[in-house]
Amino acid sequence: MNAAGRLAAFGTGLAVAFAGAYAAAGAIVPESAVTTWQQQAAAHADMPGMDHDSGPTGLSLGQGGYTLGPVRTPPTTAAPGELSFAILGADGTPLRDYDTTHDRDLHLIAVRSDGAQFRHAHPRLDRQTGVWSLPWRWDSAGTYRVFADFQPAEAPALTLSRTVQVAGDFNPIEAGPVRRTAEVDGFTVTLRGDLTPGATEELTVEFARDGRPVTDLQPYLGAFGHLVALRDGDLAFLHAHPDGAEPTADHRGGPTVTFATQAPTAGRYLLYLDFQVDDQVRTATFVVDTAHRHVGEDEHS
Ligand SMILES: [Cu+2]
Repeated sequence: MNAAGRLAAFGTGLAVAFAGAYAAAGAIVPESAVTTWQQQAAAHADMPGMDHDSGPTGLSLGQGGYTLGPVRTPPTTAAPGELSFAILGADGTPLRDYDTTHDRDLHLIAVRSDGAQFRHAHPRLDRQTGVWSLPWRWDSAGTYRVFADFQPAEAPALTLSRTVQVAGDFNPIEAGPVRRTAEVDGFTVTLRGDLTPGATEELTVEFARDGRPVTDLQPYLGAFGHLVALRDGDLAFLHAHPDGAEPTADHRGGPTVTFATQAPTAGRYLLYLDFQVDDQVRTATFVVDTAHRHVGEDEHS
């Protein structure tokens, strides 16, 4: 899929915001892409249950005529097994045709209700049955939300989710306090920028290793990093959009990467940034509270 197609594929509400943002920023994006976004947005606005503008996504198992079917997993942490599910179309049959977004036909995100135990994985589709599956083992008991982020062929992108119960003792972890620096495997990842309710904001992450700027970030899922933002409290899913053209395989990035995203409401957000160096994917996590809207004065919370 070409760049414009990929951008359009991010779909639904954010497309509107991004179309505006890019137009204001001086149009790095072809006019045709903006028109497509606007047409998609207009189409969504008429569909009941479809979110538009900055509304939260990912809180429902059904949207736009598609349903995330039951998610089968190992029932406890005791033994490994398989995680599997199907996306069902309006007629109840499993969906088999997908458009690629962020390099994959479907992104699976699993996170415990307290925001811990985040996982981002890519199951495999059995094209005969329409069933997605991958080997799975739970490390910890609790209530999980499992998200499927995908785009049906010829239809808008969707994020559907279900809760999954994993039996056993559950010791919730407090998400707070605000955390803008993550240490992972010798990497120091620092988050700059604010989330402001209802506004598209740029967030920049800066990578250092042993005190030196990292300049050998490898492309991962069509960018130099993949950011998932979830609203603390209900785990609403925010789409984050990487700035810049899609890197080719031999490109290297860093030390900074910028994303645009939009917080639907004031509050706390949990950010999970996957990045790849030396062929290994790592996840940096952040906790961010929204800033006040700057209206006339430059005061932040
Ligand atoms: Cu993914």
